[in-house]
Amino acid sequence: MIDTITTSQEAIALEEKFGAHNYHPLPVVLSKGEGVFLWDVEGKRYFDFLSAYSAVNQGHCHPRIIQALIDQAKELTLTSRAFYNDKLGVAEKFVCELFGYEKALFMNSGAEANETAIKLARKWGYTKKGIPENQAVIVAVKKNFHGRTTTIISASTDPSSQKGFGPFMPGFEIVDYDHVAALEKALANPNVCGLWIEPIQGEAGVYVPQEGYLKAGEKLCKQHNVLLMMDEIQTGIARTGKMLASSHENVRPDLLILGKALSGGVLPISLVLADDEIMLVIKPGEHGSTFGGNPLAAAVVVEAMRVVEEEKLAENAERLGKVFRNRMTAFMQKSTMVKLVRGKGLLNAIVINDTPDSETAWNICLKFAEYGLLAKPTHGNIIRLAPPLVITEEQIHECCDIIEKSILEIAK
Ligand code: IF1
Repeated sequence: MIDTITTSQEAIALEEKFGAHNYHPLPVVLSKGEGVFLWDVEGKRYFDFLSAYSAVNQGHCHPRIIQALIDQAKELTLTSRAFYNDKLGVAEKFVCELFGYEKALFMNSGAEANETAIKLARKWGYTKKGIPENQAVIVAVKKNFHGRTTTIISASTDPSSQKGFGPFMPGFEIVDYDHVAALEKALANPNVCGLWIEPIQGEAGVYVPQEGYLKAGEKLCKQHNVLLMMDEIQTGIARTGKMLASSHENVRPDLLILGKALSGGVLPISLVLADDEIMLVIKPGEHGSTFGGNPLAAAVVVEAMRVVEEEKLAENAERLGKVFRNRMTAFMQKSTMVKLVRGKGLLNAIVINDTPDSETAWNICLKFAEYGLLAKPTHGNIIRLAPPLVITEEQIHECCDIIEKSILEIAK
């Protein structure tokens, strides 16, 4: 057994001393989770309003997903893709049917799935669209977040992602998000193979584009023979009130990129879905991963997706998201501290009425924690509020009470 830690102080000190300092966490040390709840090492209970950035949509330690993990862990965990295993094909068929695609490619992290989509789009560009070798361009948008690899950050516009990590990968063109005219112009370049986009920008602060933007993007992609590469790593798997956020506008991406809640937070599992004419441009030996598509992940992903369907988590997110935004909109009349509430389903954010570099949002989150709710600011004055989708209406109201009480206290 790993050594047991009994105080928050001890755990924080260890991470400070022995861990890289690539994060600035809230000073809370968690040791247990169940459904919408987390407990710290001192035994204090919190509502989780981050859900590991939407990886635990099904709630912490969902008993069915944990059971699937344990059952499979006793049989077989990893073989590599040098051999077949008896679970991968079952999972591939399951996700293809669930999301409506012909082929699936499993990886581990979200960043890896995006890297996979980039490789697919480029190779498709050379072999199908006829783009001259090494000339392919992928159009991305400002304030995107797709992960942390050196290629992915090459398309970032966030200095904290990029600064000091160059040189960068060429082949990206960055345009304004939520701006159809910018897409029209960029996609007309015959060397463009893909449009790489989040249906709602998570890291940017839950920025929901105007209705019709994604549909216009899809149409322009068709018109210019460009692949629509949709990063639904954060928005997918029921978070926004539908299985996919793209479905709100009836958009069907050519490359669908998923991660996070595919496993309910149990394992890093990511996935790219596409039809044959795209997926089969990659030949044996050209792409892969030691752990991608392992039998443990295959068993977990199927059970995690069944939980989403059978517990009707998309419907719950749709319904309770409205309850949540109604409460927050009403609260805005009472407190000028909340400038804006936005989001879809249970992916929401409140914008705090202060300068982006102020400590206000951070202090509000500390106050939330004091009253038993965990959330984290993004980009200074925006607080993302995204509970597990198994939350009940009664709990949403209880959490809105905590949020309102905390903000009123900080405003004083
Ligand atoms: C961290 C943010 C959220 C993502 C989208 C790909 C990835 C992510 C749309 C990469 C990951 C995570 C990473 C996490 C923080 C978190 C995050 F604030 F950084 F942007 F959720 F909003 N596409 N997002 O949101 O997936 O490789 O991490 O599995 O600590 O960096 P990954």
